[in-house]
Amino acid sequence: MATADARAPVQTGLNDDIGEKKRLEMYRTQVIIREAEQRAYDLFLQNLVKGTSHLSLGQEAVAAGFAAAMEPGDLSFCTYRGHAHTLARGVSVEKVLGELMQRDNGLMRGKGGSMHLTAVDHGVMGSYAIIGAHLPIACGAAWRAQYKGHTDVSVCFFGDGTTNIGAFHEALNFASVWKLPVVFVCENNLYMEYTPIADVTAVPHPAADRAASYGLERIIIDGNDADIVYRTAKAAYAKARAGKGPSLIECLTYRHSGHSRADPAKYRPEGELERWKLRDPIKIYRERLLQFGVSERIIAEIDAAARREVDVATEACKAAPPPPADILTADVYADGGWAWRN
Ligand SMILES: Cc1ncc(C[n+]2csc(CCOP(=O)(O)OP(=O)(O)O)c2C)c(N)n1
Ligand SMILES: [Mg+2]
Repeated sequence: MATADARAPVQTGLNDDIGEKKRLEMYRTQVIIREAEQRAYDLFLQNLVKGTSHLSLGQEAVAAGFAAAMEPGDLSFCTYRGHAHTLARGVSVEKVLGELMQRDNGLMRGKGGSMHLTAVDHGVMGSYAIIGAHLPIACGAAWRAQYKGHTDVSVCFFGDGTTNIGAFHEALNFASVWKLPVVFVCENNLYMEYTPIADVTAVPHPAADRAASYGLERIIIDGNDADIVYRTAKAAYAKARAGKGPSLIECLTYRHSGHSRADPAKYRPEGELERWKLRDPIKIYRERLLQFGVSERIIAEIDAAARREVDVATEACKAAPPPPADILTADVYADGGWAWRN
């Protein structure tokens, strides 16, 4: 079975092209995601999170790096594993947890739940539970930008399993032929729901090994190193904005928890999780900050602030009421309501 190499050498990137401000931002984003996702799991155990939820514990560097390289008008398209990307675009922890808890203070006022996070004002153009559905939609958004002469880039996140569905191939072909400003990001965490991607895929690298079919460069990166993710994202966005078309980026990473809330992930070989935890993205990034001379005190302050933010958000969500019944008919029809139909 081909697996991503958890022991791939860390590229330290000791040059200064990223800078301290951006690095602190990326560290903070990763820690906020980690704390918020762990809290979401705790709240689920307390029966306070309704419906299913899919966590990105272990995959924080992908969300942080791609978001940190974006401009404010750029668009993110997420899967059901979308809390991390939503938080990375600056949506508050309270709005995300409130949505998971079906409260009126949630991002969709409690009506969407974990798998439908959307925040157009933050460039989060939806979370899609149907595998592959959002790749052609991201192409559509990118086509709009190209047609109108806008410079925004559409960034579409999906998993390794998504590369085996027709919509992936249709979207890649279309984006390439039309030179659309879209960046396809495959988060290769080695597993589909419970199936190792390598067991059901003809090539070892499910995204990158297909890139040539669409005239694209084969790009595989360490998705647990936010600096590498950030630099790769920057280059892909610049290419898209210059009218040079799409990119397909395969990020090697690993989810620490099961596929969704109730999955204990017993199907994983012994020791695999522990090996990947040695390359935990937050651990890597703490070391990176220290290498760049950021003090332990500043790192501890960021950690404490993130924990406080998640604690305060949790209390606000617990105190928030459920949405009123009339929310059921709001935002359902584009023409503003259903009253005229009666
Ligand atoms: C069209 C379709 N088929 C099947 C499913 C059920 N399903 C939900 S998640 C998933 C696995 C996806 O794996 P991957 O793309 O690797 O994403 P990951 O969950 O690892 O982030 C499947 C098959 C679905 N949601 N949509
Ligand atoms: Mg996967």
